[in-house]
Amino acid sequence: MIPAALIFDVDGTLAETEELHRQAFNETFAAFGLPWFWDRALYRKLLEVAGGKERLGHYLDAHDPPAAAAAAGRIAALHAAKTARYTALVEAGAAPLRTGVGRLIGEARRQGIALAIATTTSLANVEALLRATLGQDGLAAFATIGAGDMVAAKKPAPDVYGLVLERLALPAGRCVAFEDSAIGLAAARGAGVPTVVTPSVYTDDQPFPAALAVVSHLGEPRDPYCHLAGAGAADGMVTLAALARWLDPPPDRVAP
Ligand code: XBP
Ligand code: MG
Repeated sequence: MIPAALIFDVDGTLAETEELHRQAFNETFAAFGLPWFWDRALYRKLLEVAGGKERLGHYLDAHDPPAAAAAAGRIAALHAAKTARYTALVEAGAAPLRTGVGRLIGEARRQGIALAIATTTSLANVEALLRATLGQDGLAAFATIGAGDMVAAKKPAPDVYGLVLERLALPAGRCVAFEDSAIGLAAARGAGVPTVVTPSVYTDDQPFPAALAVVSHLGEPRDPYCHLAGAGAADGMVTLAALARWLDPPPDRVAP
């Protein structure tokens, strides 16, 4: 069965954006005269909390409790400033699409397969990234974007996938999700969506037992992916035809 829709996570999946998020957070802290700095090791741990505002609140509670109470009322302002810095970086072209993403999106557009986004990042960030990488018509090719605060509970809760499925008016089993993280996989699987995982620089040490397939990236004809787990050991690219095979393996390949 060719999937009826492809639902993409954004950060780490469409592009390796988390270093830009980290840079934007750190520049914002400095601009506000705050003594906080998130290095890569700390940010790897902080990424377990989805959403920039939630991540900041978690950091303050865990690392700087006296500042947490004082900063509580400023989190929205800090986050707005961080979003402005992040979108400026993305608009300047700092976040190219990961290998194979543009190819698969192009194939889906030509075949009339619905495209959607399910992310915890802010809508402004998603729109900036899609516009910078795929152009205005690329952004318009997405049937629906579930983002940021549109749902009460962010990933690993399945809510954003529930919202996107409702808007697509499709059952979960007819769609395929693309994620890069364990919390993203939990969100997609919690909503029942078969999920291909392409681990990113910040998630390459995480386990993905519930994935349909785990591959290093989506693959290009001259740059096939490395197969890591699940379906797709004999393929080198994630294509609509490959996804159809992975979703409906021949009976002799179905586990008893
Ligand atoms: C990843 C995230 C995001 C960004 C920050 O989102 O956790 O929170 O790091 O974005 P996803 P905001 O992988 O679901 O795309 O600061 O805009 O919240
Ligand atoms: Mg992600």
